[in-house]
Amino acid sequence: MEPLGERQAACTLCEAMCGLRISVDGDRVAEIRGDPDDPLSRGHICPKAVALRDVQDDPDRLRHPVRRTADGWQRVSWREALELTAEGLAGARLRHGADAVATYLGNPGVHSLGTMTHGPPLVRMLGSRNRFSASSLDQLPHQVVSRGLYGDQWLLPVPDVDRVRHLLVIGANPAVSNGSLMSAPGITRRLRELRGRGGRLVVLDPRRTETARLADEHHFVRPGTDAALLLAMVRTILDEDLAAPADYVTGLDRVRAAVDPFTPERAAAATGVAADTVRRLARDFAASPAAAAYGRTGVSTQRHGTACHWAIQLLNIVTGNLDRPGGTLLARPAVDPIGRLNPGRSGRWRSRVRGLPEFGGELPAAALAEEIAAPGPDRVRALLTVAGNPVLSAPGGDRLDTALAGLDFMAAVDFYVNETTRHAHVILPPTPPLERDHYDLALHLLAVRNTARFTPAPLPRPDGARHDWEVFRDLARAYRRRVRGAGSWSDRLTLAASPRLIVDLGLRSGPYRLSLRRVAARRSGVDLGPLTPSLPGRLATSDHRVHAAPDALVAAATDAAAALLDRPSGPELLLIGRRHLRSNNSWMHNHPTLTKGGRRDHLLMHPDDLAVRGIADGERVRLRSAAGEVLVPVRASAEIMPGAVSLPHGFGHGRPGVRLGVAAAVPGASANDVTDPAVLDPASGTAVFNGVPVTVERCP
Ligand SMILES: Nc1nc2c(c(=O)[nH]1)N[C@H]1C(S)=C(S)[C@@H](COP(=O)(O)OP(=O)(O)OC[C@H]3O[C@@H](n4cnc5c(=O)[nH]c(N)nc54)[C@H](O)[C@@H]3O)O[C@H]1N2
Ligand SMILES: Nc1nc2c(c(=O)[nH]1)N[C@H]1C(S)=C(S)[C@@H](COP(=O)(O)OP(=O)(O)OC[C@H]3O[C@@H](n4cnc5c(=O)[nH]c(N)nc54)[C@H](O)[C@@H]3O)O[C@H]1N2
Ligand code: SF4
Ligand SMILES: [Mo]
Repeated sequence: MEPLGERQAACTLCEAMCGLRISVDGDRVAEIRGDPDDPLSRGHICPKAVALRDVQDDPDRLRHPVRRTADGWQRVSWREALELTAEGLAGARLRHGADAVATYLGNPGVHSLGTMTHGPPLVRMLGSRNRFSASSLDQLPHQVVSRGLYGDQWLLPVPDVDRVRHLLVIGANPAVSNGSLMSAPGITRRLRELRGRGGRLVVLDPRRTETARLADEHHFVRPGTDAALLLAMVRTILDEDLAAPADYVTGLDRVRAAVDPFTPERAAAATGVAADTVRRLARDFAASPAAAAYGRTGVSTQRHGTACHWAIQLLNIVTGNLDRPGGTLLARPAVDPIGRLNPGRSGRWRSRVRGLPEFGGELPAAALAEEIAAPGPDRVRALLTVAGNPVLSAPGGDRLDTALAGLDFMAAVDFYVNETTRHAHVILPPTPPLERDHYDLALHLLAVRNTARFTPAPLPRPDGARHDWEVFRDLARAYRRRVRGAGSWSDRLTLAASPRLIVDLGLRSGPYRLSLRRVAARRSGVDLGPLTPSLPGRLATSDHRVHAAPDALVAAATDAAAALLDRPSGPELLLIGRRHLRSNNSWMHNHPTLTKGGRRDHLLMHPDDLAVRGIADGERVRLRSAAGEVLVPVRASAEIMPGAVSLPHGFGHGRPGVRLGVAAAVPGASANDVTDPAVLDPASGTAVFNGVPVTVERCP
């Protein structure tokens, strides 16, 4: 046993990527603290970081591969597990064609170096058009909008929170989520600093959230109607000659025409925000010397997600705040992937059942269940999931649950038996976060400051444990023995390399000409300074200009106008989601550090909405939509606007065969048994989790 030591690490549980210091006692974690010397996180951590130890020590976490048998899960060797998986995937391809094998890449994969480097080449090697990921349950509208405006889906401007003077937050709750598409550890402190320097925080959200409580101004917006409000703000700014866009912006005449239907009065009728308020919000935003509009999942995973994010970018563009310090800027990561990734090509193929177009090489995750279940010679027969739980995370999860049982073969790269992986024939569990090296290949692209940090694995891996990249590499080898010639030579080269080598090459060819050795020598990370202006140089459009009004985005606004304007709102309630500081998507609900402090899976409902239905606070209610229903406990709260109800996702753990220890005690209900896979944001194919029409009734 080694003596008690101090190790550096990075938290991989959300996008803030906080730096950690871990006291290690032999091969166990004694303590986890924030790293005060980390140039981005400056010592910040949240309660989830401490739960990394729970993940490490959890007896329910799989430590060796298992195969499903009639008598339950049986331990198998890595060799056997990899051969079985390769056989299952290759067999389906050889019998039914490459599209018979689907993949789903879940959210935590983004936070693992080895899955980032080795997952995509393995997936491409399978040669299937049926690729799915959490992107279409999350941020796809941002990518579609960036592709249209800036030429590349990964050119995602980040709010410059440390210098902004006026921050408009729409459908995001960074005080809880810790920021998303905006890696800003300690965001609560950063927001307080904003107000401390005389700046202004304005929040638009159907719930008076933890972030709204920090704000100067909060307005309730009827769920799913934000596009009307935001496009009316753009209209006001253009109408009142408050616009001051950069000279590399083209297409503003078409913007003007597209926003014309969105008068503040019509927006008010749709959203519940008064017309005078809409005008004032627009004027205040335009008047600030440094303003940023920022929206996240509340305005991504809704019916008009693409129109919302177009409007948000337009607010920044027309006021000249795009690419301005204190506005929104592009980060400049030390490993810069832009130009090497798919820039956001689309429509090259369509899904079999609904004919939905691909974007960036992927199909909407909301279509996975039907691609498996709908009969036909071309249906999906085999599935590989990596770091995900779409049975709880995708709309219509209950249908996916049923569909998975009908697969010929399924494998999962995951260290838990969850609601999805319980259907796998083989589960391949990689090393957990604290046993692997880390460099963040994705999130430095989205950070509010340019930094770079490499942390070697803080804990040794036990004998026989494998890293995810080794699993992908070895799976590719076993697969290629069966499907000769699969995979491009560059993907095979990548699969044969180590993540350290890939990061080193990326750093050396990156904008700062660093190397792994130089970055690793600064244990807390290298500070590369604040975000700096870089446009129009970095635009990926053919003419190096911002295309303010691409056809697809104009069409999304036209669609929003038809759906939202001059329509009386119906009698239904509108369902929205909710995140909690001590809950993480569909997992970690079995961890003692996080689950203390009572249930969080209740439906929030306004007291007036409860009263008219004769429902008492705390009762169990039936929550029903066109797609399905669940029974949930309800809690009265004036925090939520009348007409909206809020339920967190990721619960619904009480299914047979799931091994999640104490989570069985609070299984909760899955919000995605109520959300509807048939309804998408058509411009992006993103699932609709917010603004879902529902009824709530007493449960007899
Ligand atoms: N109704 C509703 N649904 C939603 C949302 C919502 O707001 N409302 N949010 C959506 C969003 S934004 C997202 S991102 C998705 C997330 O949904 P998913 O993509 O399904 O991601 P998770 O639920 O985080 O996946 C959890 C699984 O990942 C595994 N895992 C964790 N770390 C690792 C690792 O390092 N390696 C491997 N191989 N596995 C690992 C865990 O063991 C667990 O089984 O949910 C979406 N679903
Ligand atoms: N603790 C914790 N942190 C997390 C996660 C977690 O599960 N737990 N998940 C991580 C993931 S995968 C992601 S993608 C990010 C998400 O990061 P955020 O988007 O900041 O997270 P949410 O808390 O879901 O915030 C969405 C907000 O939108 C509001 N909203 C819902 N519908 C509407 C609408 O129609 N209009 C408007 N204006 N607002 C609406 C909701 O009330 C909520 O406050 O968080 C990440 N961080
Ligand atoms: S905010 Fe919390 S969960 Fe996110 S990276 Fe930091 S410590 Fe981890
Ligand atoms: Mo997400």
